[in-house]
Amino acid sequence: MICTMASSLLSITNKTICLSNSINIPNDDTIRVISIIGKARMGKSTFLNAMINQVESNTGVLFATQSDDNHCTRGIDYYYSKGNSILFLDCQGLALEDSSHDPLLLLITYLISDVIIFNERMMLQNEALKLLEPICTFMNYVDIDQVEKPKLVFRISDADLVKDPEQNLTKVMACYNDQYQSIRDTVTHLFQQPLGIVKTDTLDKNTKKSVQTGDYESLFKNQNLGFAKAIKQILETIPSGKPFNQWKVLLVSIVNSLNNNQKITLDKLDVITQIATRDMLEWEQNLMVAEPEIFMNIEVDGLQKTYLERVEPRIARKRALMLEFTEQFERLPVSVKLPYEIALEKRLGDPIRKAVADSARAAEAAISSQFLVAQRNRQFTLTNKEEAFTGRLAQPLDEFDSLRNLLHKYYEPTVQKYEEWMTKQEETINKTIELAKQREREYCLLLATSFQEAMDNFRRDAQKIVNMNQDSPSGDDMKTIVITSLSDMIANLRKQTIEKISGNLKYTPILIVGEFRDTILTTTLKELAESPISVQHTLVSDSWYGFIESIKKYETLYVDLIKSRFMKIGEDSEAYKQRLEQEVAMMKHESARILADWVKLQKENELYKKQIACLNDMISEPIPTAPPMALVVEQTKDVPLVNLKCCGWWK
Ligand SMILES: Nc1nc2c(ncn2[C@@H]2O[C@H](COP(=O)(O)OP(=O)(O)OP(=O)(O)O)[C@@H](O)[C@H]2O)c(=O)[nH]1
Ligand SMILES: [Mg+2]
Repeated sequence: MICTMASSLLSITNKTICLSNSINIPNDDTIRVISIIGKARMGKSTFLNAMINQVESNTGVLFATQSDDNHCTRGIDYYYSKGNSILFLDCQGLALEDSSHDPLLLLITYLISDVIIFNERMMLQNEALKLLEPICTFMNYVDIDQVEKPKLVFRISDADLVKDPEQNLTKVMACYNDQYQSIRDTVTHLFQQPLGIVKTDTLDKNTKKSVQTGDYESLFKNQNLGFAKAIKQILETIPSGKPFNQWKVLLVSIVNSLNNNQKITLDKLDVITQIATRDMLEWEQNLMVAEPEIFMNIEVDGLQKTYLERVEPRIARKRALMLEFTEQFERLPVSVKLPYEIALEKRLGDPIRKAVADSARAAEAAISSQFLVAQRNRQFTLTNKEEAFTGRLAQPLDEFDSLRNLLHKYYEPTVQKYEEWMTKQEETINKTIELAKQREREYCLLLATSFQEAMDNFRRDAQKIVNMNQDSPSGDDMKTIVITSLSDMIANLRKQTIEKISGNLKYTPILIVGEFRDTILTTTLKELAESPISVQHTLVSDSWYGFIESIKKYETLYVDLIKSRFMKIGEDSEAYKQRLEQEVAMMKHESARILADWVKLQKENELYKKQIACLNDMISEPIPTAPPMALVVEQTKDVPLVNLKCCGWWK
């Protein structure tokens, strides 16, 4: 009995493939293709019918089945299950009578299927693999790396002996380096991994009879036969599929290539690519007509406002169009779509990228002169002179402010770049000021300590001299001691102090008050600039003059002390008193002269230089001259980096 509801997809006569004229499937349907191959007369058609019966229910015989030993299925038949979007392909049995068409059949099936069921009976053996051998020759026909590899599932019928089909498959596919190994390797290479395997059990007489009359329900009634499970397993492996028209283009091109005995390359197969490309080009042409401006250059002037008005909307539109493109051509294989997508992105994106670069360039050009001023003026030198602060140090800040005022309306990323540059510069300047302040504090402390030590020594020595001369009988001796000792002592104390201070005098102190970035510093520095020089160097002058004053005070105290001693020991003749007073007056005069000279020098000369010179005079030992402390902020080619270099002693 023959009953047919499926149709012929193709037949093969004298090695010529004849494709059916009408394949009745809607072009837009996305189809998934399941084929069955295997030895002839082994129940392939029956199994497909059972599958269809399962997914559509009660369909009866669709693919012709036959119970004698003649080929029943010839070429490839198809049945389209519309509700499930599955195209079932039933292939002529292999290895029966004239097998010369077997390779052609296998090749076509391989190229057009998503899932291939390899039908085998009893158990999977190496021998079965041999049937797949013709596909080894595919390697010579197709560029296999570009083919979407189908899934291969072995279906073992009457597999009562096979307890664990997976194990059966693993054992057959393991590497033995025997005569089947190249087939195993080829199968592994040609099909998606992992391979699948399902089994069904032997049919009893009644079931077989029911099946032969088209009652496939009987296969599912007895769960133990495993049909429902096997079919379910196979259906789970189906991928998403492709539109029927694409699939048909592929089929036609394969058949043509094979009939013309041409090598099948994907270029020739790639009618899909051509059609898809045509569709994509058409899409873009429509876009060009509807929105020609989207491909055109954008005029910009470096202003952020212009950028926002003209470039940002273009970016948003481009994003929307790329999304539209992705959705529109979602079904196309990535390999076909991607080159076009990249080209489209370039056509839409290039004007945007150009506008971005132009904006940056125009913004740079507009602010470059102000930037150069700011860049040049950030160079400054810190010395003890007031203009270091009020002039040069204040200048970069002014320039930065001007630059900032100018910047705000320009293209933001460029603005950002300069903002970062200025912030870095300011950080450096702030650090420098902090360092100067710290050094100032350290220096103050050193001065105070040195001064204190000098004063202590003075007190101690003075006390010593007083004690030493307590019992001196002679006015002359006393005079010599007083005069000599006192002037020596003053000279010594000065020498000691100078040595100590000059040793620590690593830089000229700068008095800095307040913070750098707010106005306090600027105001203070301005005030400093307008103040007399002694005020500007409060610390040094205070300390030094304080020191001198203290010495003078101690001289007076000392003289008084000597006088009271004389009183105590009763040496109070008028002549002696007169002489003593003369000597004391001389001594005072001498001290005053030295101090006056020193003070005069202080006033006449620049504080630092003259201090050093004066101190130097007094002790005849050379004191190194401090070079100006310098902060050099180096210019590099296109900035924004800062190199800080401190020279002199200040490191
Ligand atoms: N033992 C056994 N026989 C089956 C099974 N399924 C079908 N048959 C029988 O096998 C015979 C051939 O069935 P078909 O479905 O026509 O086999 P086929 O592989 O499509 O045959 P060709 O198209 O000629 O290659 C029929 O008598 C079926 O009843 C099965 O699972 N086990
Ligand atoms: Mg058949």
